[in-house]
Amino acid sequence: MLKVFHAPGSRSLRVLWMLEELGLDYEVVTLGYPPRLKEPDYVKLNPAALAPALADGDLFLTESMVIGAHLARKRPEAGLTPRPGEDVESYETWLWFGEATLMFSIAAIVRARRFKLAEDHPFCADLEAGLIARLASLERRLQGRAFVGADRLTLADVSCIFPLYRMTVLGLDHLMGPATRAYYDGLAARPAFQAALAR
Ligand SMILES: N[C@@H](CCC(=O)N[C@@H](CS)C(=O)NCC(=O)O)C(=O)O
Repeated sequence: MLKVFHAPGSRSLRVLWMLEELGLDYEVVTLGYPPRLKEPDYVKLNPAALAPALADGDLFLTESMVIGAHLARKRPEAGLTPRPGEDVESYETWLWFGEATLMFSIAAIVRARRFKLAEDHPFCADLEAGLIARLASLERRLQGRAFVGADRLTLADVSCIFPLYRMTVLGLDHLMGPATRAYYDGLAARPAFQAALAR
């Protein structure tokens, strides 16, 4: 049985979403947050102490999008990764954009808030300006599109939707452009996403 190490509100939401989309059986181990302070046994398994991780038999995987690629290989017919002849570069651009580029801004904003920096602190203003610029790129890509990486749901969407979800939790969703808002609302309404959120 697949075992997901999950911290509610964290990137493990991506893993649960993919498992639900693919209809795979799994069990959830819920971690206290942050795992590095709350979960000494987990730190032995994963010294980086980050969520998520996935145990699949003898395999122990970290990195949410690597876990996604591993799960997608179990059900290639679901088309979560590019099919032969499809535009792999666009798919990979948006896959990386979600985790590296958008999540950088979100994670930095979360830390600024944790340390209670005033919203008008130059660091916070710079972070928000950086987030707005990144969102402009996504907004342009999403013109006339329901999915960011292909003509159907792929891991690129799973990657990009998580930072948009975090924006809604942080009260930053007013920064989304109209195409990004429609994109987020459309994908967040999927039953598999809602089932993942409920775990
Ligand atoms: N690139 C990694 C990032 C993992 C990560 O930073 N997870 C956060 C939660 S979303 C975490 O566990 N943070 C705990 C900490 O910073 O101590 C992935 O995609 O899995």
